[in-house]
Amino acid sequence: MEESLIICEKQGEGVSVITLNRPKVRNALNSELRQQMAELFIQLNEDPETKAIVLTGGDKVFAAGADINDFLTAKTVDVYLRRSERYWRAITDCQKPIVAAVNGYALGGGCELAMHADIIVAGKSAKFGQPEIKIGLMPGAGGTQRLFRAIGKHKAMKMILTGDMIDADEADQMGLVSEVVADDSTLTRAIEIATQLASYSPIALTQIKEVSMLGPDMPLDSALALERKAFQILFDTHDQKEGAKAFLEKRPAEYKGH
Ligand code: CO8
Repeated sequence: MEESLIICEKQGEGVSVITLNRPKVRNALNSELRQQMAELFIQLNEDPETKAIVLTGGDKVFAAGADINDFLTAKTVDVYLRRSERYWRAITDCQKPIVAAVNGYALGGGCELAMHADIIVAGKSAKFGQPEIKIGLMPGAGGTQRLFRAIGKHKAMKMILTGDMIDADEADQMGLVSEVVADDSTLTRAIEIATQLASYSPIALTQIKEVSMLGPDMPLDSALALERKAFQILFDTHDQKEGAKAFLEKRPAEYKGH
């Protein structure tokens, strides 16, 4: 029987874990895998049981980028007609928090995929890079833009132009990852963070994510207005009243997501 390219499991309260499953080719992201991943993100975004998502490639490798076999004969029009931006869009459109658990290589499209997450937990073995230049190409799924925004011009340009990798500690110093842990704790820690997020008000999490993602590309005054409006909108939710009440009554809040 053919193995699934991607596995999705529920873990504890409100957490779904997505695992890329092409270990023999270092989880190279071929079109089929990307399509399945996109479908999964769309499903989980609609799934009321899922409050937070963990994305991992397993304990050895995150993803070694696009499947280079797909690049051998492809012409411009083929790449254009693949419209692979729709697969990435399914992830950026996901309103729920995404925590990446990265061990081993996160290269090219794999590094770009990790940067689609909101929080990145890296194992000590994690290695990030945009090596496209080494095969006569360039990043094509946000590497030039998201990396630039995450770590600044000179660190990003060095990575993109040289194609050289950085390790987990360098990534941590640059602000590319949220925290570094021992390899055997990466997934557990990512699930722990996701479980913490899943215990909060889903609608408040969504508002935080939306404003935080949109704001940095807007003029500051507009971004601050957007934040203010989202903050005000939350005052009409059950969860905001419940959160304040539970705090004052010294008990855990029971959130409903509206
Ligand atoms: N595509 C296809 N096959 C791959 C890929 C890949 N990206 N990476 C590894 N493999 C295959 C190898 O060909 C090898 O196959 P086989 O066993 O049949 O020989 C197998 O996986 C194991 O690989 P290695 O023997 O090389 O394993 P190592 O542990 O020695 O090295 C590395 C692992 C460092 C990850 C190495 O394989 C490597 O450098 N891979 C290529 C990395 C790369 O260049 N990535 C960028 C690809 S281009 C890209 O991502 C553009 C993104 C554009 C948009 C996003 C689309 C998803």
